[in-house]
Amino acid sequence: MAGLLKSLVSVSEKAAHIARLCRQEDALFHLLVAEKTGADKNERFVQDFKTLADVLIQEVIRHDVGKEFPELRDHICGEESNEFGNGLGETVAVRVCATQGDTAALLCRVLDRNREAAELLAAAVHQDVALADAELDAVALSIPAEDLAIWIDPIDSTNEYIRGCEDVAPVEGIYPSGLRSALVLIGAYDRHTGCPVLGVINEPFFRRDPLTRRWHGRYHWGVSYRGARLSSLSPPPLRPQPAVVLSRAETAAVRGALAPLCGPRLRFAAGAGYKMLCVILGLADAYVLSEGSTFAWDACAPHAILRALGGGAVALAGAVRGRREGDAAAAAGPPQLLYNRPAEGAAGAQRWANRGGLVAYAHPQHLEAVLAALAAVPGL
Ligand code: 2IP
Ligand code: CA
Ligand code: CA
Repeated sequence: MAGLLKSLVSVSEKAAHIARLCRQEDALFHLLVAEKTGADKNERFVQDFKTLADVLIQEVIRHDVGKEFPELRDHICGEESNEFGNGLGETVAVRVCATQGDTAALLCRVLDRNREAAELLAAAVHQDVALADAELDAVALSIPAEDLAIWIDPIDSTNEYIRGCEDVAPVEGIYPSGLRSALVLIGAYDRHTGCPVLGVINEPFFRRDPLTRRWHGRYHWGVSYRGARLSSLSPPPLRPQPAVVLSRAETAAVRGALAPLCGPRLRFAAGAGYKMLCVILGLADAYVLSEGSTFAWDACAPHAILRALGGGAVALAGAVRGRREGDAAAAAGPPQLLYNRPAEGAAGAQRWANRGGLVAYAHPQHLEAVLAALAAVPGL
């Protein structure tokens, strides 16, 4: 298990390195921010390069983890499909090949013969990551990998990643937008129960060196398995008045209902993963989302860390309904989000949407207060 945790942290570091590389290397950065307009639109490869960054990172994670843990190989899924159409009418399945040269050749086909970009990416894909983390090495927990499955969001908050604002000022420690909210999310859940077990969040753009202007990252992890709870972080302190973080797209009804509870402590940020990270770090006490606009791969990793810290994440609509109806089961707290059950009657990505929104929280008291405040919102 310590092996799997370390492997997920290592591959998150490689993923973060690729995410930074795409912004640091001119040959890649031009592709990342290229606006495809008019005739230019169909000339180059059909999908945007930004999708390739996402797909490639997901494939690297799948490859590296699957190689070390063959029992997981068929149970590693993510947001992206690896099928790519290039400008020449070919469909290419993006994957990590046996050698760096083969990966470069394959990427070259995807990138419409841009060899420089393909070689830069292939080198990063095949580079080993040396991890020196004594705390991680000391984790002694045994969880059979054959009971687990994995959700990957290779880059959450893609819009902020592409726009790349570097100088956003934080509000009470929370960055409302910008590169800081682009994260790599890798979550493992129990294949049989669907419960989140292990989460790694990597922040590729945590700190910028004032001299080199290069970005440096950091990572966090948490494990919650059969009563055992471990994390690289400590549980955040309980605040009497909760701060709640919302999407800027959140409804006026939800904002209004939370205002009396939070007073001036209502916050806004981009990125579903980043908002959950704010709760994990104690910058906010809860994240409320009333729409089904997040997916299993957004929530699994941060949810596992929240469980490790004594918090959790529940479906908002179900929790509010259970509370209204005086559901006996709801008295013990609404059920946690699960990750192994596709939504009935849905197709494609929607099968894995967190329908009915969610509440992520650090302390059960704050979940209760948030649900009480939202009970009067029509339509929830
Ligand atoms: C998105 C991303 C968005 C978020 C949305 C996620 O994932 O995190 O920022 O919306 O829910 O699915 P918002 O910022 O309004 O919370 P991705 O960037 O991976 O598509
Ligand atoms: Ca996402
Ligand atoms: Ca994504």
